[in-house]
Amino acid sequence: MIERDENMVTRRLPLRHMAAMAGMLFTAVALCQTKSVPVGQESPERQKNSVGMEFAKLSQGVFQMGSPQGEKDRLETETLHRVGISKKTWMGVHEVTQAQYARVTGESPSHFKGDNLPVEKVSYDDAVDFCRKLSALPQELAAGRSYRLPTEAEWEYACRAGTTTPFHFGDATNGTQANHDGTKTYGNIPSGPNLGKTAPVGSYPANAWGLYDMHGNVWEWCADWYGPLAVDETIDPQGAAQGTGRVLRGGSWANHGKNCRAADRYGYDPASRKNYLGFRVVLEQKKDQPLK
Ligand SMILES: [Ca+2]
Repeated sequence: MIERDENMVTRRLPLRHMAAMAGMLFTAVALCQTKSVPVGQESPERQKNSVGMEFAKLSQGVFQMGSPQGEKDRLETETLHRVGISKKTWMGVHEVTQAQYARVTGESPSHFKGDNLPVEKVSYDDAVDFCRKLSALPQELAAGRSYRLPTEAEWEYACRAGTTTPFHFGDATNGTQANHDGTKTYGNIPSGPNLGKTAPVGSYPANAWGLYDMHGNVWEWCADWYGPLAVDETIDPQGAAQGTGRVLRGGSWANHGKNCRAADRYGYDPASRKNYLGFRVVLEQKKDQPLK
């Protein structure tokens, strides 16, 4: 159902001095991390905004983005490399629901109808527009909160929550721990359910950080242009400088288990509106104090 985007942009080689700077930054991020518990092992602080969206405050840290060579069904573009996330991130606990989307935009574009179902049939531009409108609500302005899509790196960091397996729940999936076509299993596991539609957000077990539906339900738009991942370690990568596709992550109700892997990544037409495309958002808290 989802086609891979082969229009890759030219790889940008890191400059030598950029590598030195990255090394220093990695040391700083690692030092911050050693002051707290390992990635994925703390219970994040939470907050709700004025439209009832819930966010979890993920710690900064370092993780391995991409997949190892031996991972079944891995794509060549899932280049395994070390990535630092230098700031704490308020990540959406759920995919944006239809009720939340309608309250902010006045629109109900979804194919499958239900207030607590994830919004779908939203383009990348629709998702960005939702963030802009949500950020402009008087209560959000007063609270110093603004919103944006997660970067691809933030998304994978959030999905993994400290794990290195294909799924945050392990090495196999059959539609019982995430909403995808469970007859198209991944790993050593019997065939499972295939709902053939979206499920209410939060219907399946959360990951260690309390985030739901990172695997399956609807694909999630990320902020980045799709392109090659870095080969060397990077801090807070923002994706390709330009491209033709925007990044989608996590797979959907319509997909095989392999497409729901934490490292799986696609570039997709940003104007596309399909009943398997949705998103979650990151909250920027302007009143946050700098890290010490
Ligand atoms: Ca999802």
